[in-house]
Amino acid sequence: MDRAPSLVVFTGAGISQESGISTFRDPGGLWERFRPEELATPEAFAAKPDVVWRWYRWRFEKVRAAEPNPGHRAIARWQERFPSLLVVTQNVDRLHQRAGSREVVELHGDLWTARCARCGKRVAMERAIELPGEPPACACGGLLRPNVVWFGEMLPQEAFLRADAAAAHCGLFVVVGTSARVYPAAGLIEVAAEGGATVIEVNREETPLSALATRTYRGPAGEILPGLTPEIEAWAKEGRWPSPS
Ligand code: BJW
Ligand code: ZN
Repeated sequence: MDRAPSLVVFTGAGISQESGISTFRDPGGLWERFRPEELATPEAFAAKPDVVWRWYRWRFEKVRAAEPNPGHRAIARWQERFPSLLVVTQNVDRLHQRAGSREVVELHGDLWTARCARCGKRVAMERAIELPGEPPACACGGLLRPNVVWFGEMLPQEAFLRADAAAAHCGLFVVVGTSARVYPAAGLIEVAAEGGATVIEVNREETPLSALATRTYRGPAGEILPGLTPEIEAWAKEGRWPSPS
């Protein structure tokens, strides 16, 4: 067994907003322009696989062209101080990994992989979008779909269990850019608070779970996270979050 990581960073779509990736529930977010039940459910894929495939292909192209921002990079730098730092993300864009974070748990899958809806075979998305068909068919006759978690689907069990254990046993849980509305992921914030962790929230806005945080920082993650390094250092030394000066 690994020792439980003392610092867990839990992220949502807001951390990638400054990389030009749309969030879901903000004004101008994806759900304002698209109806989730028409796109991000297994029922939608069964009814209109072509529409769903084209939407994800469009989103993959955006993600492929995006670059990590100073928020992703600050988290990757905190690894130097906390080699066991664990990033738990709801994002499917892989920007944490591209920024250099080594231990990343993906709760909602990833957009860089397609998989067969029938036999589960995986294909790199970069290759899948070049194949004929919308969506392309697998050799088994099934259709390729993005390797993401839709509403009503189970989260990958191993990933969720690892995240849950880390949240329950960490000392510091930093929540960045999530509306904290989608479960079971949002429940990790409650698990961390109940386990006695110091919970820090970084978000442009208040969320339903802001009240659980010891401190909240309101504003863009790409500007706030790089400036939090001294507080993280102080927390590591003194075991508590420094009061605002
Ligand atoms: C910034 C910023 C900046 C912006 N800096 N901050 C009732 C109660 C409880 C649960 C349920 C319920 N009814 C149904 C459910 C279950 C459902 C659910 O939670 N629904 C709720 C919406 C009510 N959950 C599920 O279905 C999950 N599975 C499940 O429960 O399985 C068990 C089961 C199986 C079978 C039957 C029944 C149960 C699966 C959830 C899968 C979520 N999938 C998506 C799509 C992924 C693929 C894709 O990318 O298309 O995941 S939905 C979408 O939401 C995506 C995200 O990961 C997820 C979370 O969103 P996130 O990251 O929080 O983004 P936003 O946009 O919401 O928020 C952005 C935040 O950032 C905002 O707060 C901004 O202020 C902030 N921000 N810019 C800092 N620059
Ligand atoms: Zn197949």
